[in-house]
Amino acid sequence: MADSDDQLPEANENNNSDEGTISSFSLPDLIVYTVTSDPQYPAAGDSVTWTVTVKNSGSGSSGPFNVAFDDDDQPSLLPTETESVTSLAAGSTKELTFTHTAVAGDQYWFLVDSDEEVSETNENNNSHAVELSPADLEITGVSYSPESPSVGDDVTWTVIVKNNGPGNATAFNVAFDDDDRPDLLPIDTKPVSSLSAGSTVHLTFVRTATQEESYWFLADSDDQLPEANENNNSDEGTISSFSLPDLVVYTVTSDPQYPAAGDSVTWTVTVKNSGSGSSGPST
Ligand SMILES: [Ca+2]
Ligand SMILES: [Ca+2]
Ligand SMILES: [Ca+2]
Ligand SMILES: [Ca+2]
Repeated sequence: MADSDDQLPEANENNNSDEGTISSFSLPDLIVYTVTSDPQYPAAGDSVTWTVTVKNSGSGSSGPFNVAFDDDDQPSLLPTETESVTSLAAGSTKELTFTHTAVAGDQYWFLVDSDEEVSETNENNNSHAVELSPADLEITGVSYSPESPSVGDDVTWTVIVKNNGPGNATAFNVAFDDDDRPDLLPIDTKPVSSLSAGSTVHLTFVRTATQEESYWFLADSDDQLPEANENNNSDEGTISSFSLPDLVVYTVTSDPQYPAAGDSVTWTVTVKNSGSGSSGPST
C-alpha cells in the first residue's frame, strides 16, 4: 500500500491498495521410480529385501509423505509396512527398504503418498506391483543299478531333479510309479524340503525287477509349486537288459558209490547256474 502512514494529501485517496495471489504453484509428482530385490529372483520362502526408489519428478518440492508396502492391491488400507519421508525436492530420489518373507502365491504392491498428504500433478502414477519368481523343476536323469539285473533282484532307481529357476523351490514331492500317471496312487514318493535355483537333488527308489515293466518319475507330483514350465516334470525308465540264468546238471553222485541191483540208492544231483542272471524256482 502506498502512503500507508497517510503522510501525503492526495487527489484520490481510494486507489492506493491492491491484492496479490500466486496464480500457480509448482507441484511435486511422486512416483515409484524403481523396485529391486535381494535375492534378485525372489521366491516363496525367501526373506526378501525390497528396495524402492521414490522420485519426485515434478517441479515443486514435496512435504512429508508415507510409502506403503502391502500384499494386496489396496496398500492404502492396513498395509503390511509403511516408511516415512520428511521431504523430497523436485528431481530428487529416496531409497526405502522393506524386508518380508515371501509366501507362495503372493504379489506385492508399493504405494507412494499412501495417506494422500501431498497434492501432485499426477496422482495416478504412485503405485507399482511385483510378482515372485517361479521355480522350474525338471527331471534331468533316470538311471538304475545293477546294470543287468535278474528278474527278482532289488533294483535301485536314481532320479535327478534340477531346479532351472529363476526362483528357489520350496517343499515338493517326487513320485515313482509303474504307470504313466504317477500323480495318482504312486508306488512311492520322496519329499524334497527345498531346492535352490540351479541346484540338483538325487532321489532313490528300490523296486524288485520285473520283466516288461516301465517306471515313471514325476517332480512336484502333488502340484505344490507354481512353475515357469509345468510340462518338463516327468520321465520314464525301462530296464534295457536282464541277466538270464543258465541251469546245467553239474554232478550226479550216488550212495552207495557203486550201486547194485536191490540196493537202496540215494542219488545226489548238483545243479549249477552257469549264467549271469539268477534263476527263479525250478523243478
Ligand atoms: Ca504422482
Ligand atoms: Ca498425492
Ligand atoms: Ca517344471
Ligand atoms: Ca508344479
